[in-house]
Amino acid sequence: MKRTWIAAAALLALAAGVAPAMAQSVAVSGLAGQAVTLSAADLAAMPRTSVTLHLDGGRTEACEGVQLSDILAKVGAPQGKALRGPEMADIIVVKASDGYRVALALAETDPGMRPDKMVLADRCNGAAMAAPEGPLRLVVENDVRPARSARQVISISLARAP
Ligand SMILES: Nc1nc2c(c(=O)[nH]1)N[C@H]1C(S)=C(S)[C@@H](COP(=O)(O)O)O[C@H]1N2
Ligand SMILES: [Mo]
Repeated sequence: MKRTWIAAAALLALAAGVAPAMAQSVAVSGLAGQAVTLSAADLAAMPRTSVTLHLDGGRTEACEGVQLSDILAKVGAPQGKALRGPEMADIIVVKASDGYRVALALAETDPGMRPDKMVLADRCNGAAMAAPEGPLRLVVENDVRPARSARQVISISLARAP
């Protein structure tokens, strides 16, 4: 009886979108068909960094996660000195579960190119994020408006600009 009630409550919570953040993975793809899926555990085990998210109305959140450069390295994206020539036209498309998309230049994500970090955040203000913010959110350091801060990120794809 008690179990039934708990199951019903869990279903209701899911339907209402108030369930605690669930383990969400991100699909990452490279230029030559490379593909990896990073789980929450994978992201937790990668090098971690902190970044401030500037929201509307002067609100800020202290977020943490993994730099896009470390994620893109998993699908063979060129970095550092290898990021030159035709690679300067490489772009990244970050996709969210609601169809929202944010395009970035690969060069912008390289810590050797510019100091501001681009981070796939899985925690903000000390906690995992539930929908509609998370579980995964793009944070572009020092962006004044949060329009590029895609919520509920599901994939990151590398492409060559036409
Ligand atoms: N997935 C997704 N992410 C999104 C958006 C969206 O429509 N879908 N809107 C963006 C815009 S325009 C803003 S201002 C911020 C709002 O973030 P907040 O709801 O946490 O304040 O989310 C950004 N990220
Ligand atoms: Mo916005």
